[in-house]
Amino acid sequence: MEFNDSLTIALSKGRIFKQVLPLLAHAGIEPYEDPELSRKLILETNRPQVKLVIIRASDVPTYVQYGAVDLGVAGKDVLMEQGDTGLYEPLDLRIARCRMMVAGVPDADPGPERLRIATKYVASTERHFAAKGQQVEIIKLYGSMELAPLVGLSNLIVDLVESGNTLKANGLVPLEHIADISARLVVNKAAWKMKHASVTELLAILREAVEASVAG
Ligand code: PRT
Ligand code: MG
Repeated sequence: MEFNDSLTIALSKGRIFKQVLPLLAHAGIEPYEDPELSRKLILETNRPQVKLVIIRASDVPTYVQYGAVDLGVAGKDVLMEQGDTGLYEPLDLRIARCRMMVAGVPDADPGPERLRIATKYVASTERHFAAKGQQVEIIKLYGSMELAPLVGLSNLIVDLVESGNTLKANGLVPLEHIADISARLVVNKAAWKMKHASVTELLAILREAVEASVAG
């Protein structure tokens, strides 16, 4: 299969890159370099028209929104935080799956009237507790949320949970489910129009790859 247009796809290193590779391979796209080994941020592939751009996970929607890249792969957690950026989100890739949860110390006191919640997911946390009519104080962190309740920074945390091992290792338990998370393909609106045939062709093959991997 040949694409008529050049296509740039933004991906983050780590689990998203690893898990998206087999889906891209299904579409006949193979990068020449491994971003874990190379310091290059723009990777050529065996398809001369297709380049992979390596970006920090939380920056992917921004690059796609501004049209600096045509497409991207971003976790639903990241997309939920960004709010409406006018991106198309046509495909759930069903990779990098986990759950966004409220967690805390087991059998903790009910805590103060106004609970303190530590998280990097401020917007999602706000929405979750507002929907329950609960007033909370949110403390923004950039990582290692599990530490916060252990040292009295917060009563609870909101974080992603996959196996549950990280919570367990820190003596925390999941308390409330906020959302099921997986990585989504996002598309810039202008690219969707201007490169329509190529984008929809790639989308169709990726959809087929997702369905095949879910069935297999
Ligand atoms: O690390 P950096 O700050 O650059 O960015 P990032 O952490 O957002 O990137 P990365 O690559 O770690 O995660 C990319 C995307 O993977 C996230 O945006 C999620 O959509 C998705 N994902 C899926 C996860 C997990 N599973 C996950 N388990 N992201 C993070 N985790 C972390 C979680 O935060 C917690 O610390 O893993 C820990 C929990 O795992 P378990 O298995 O111990 O429960
Ligand atoms: Mg990380």
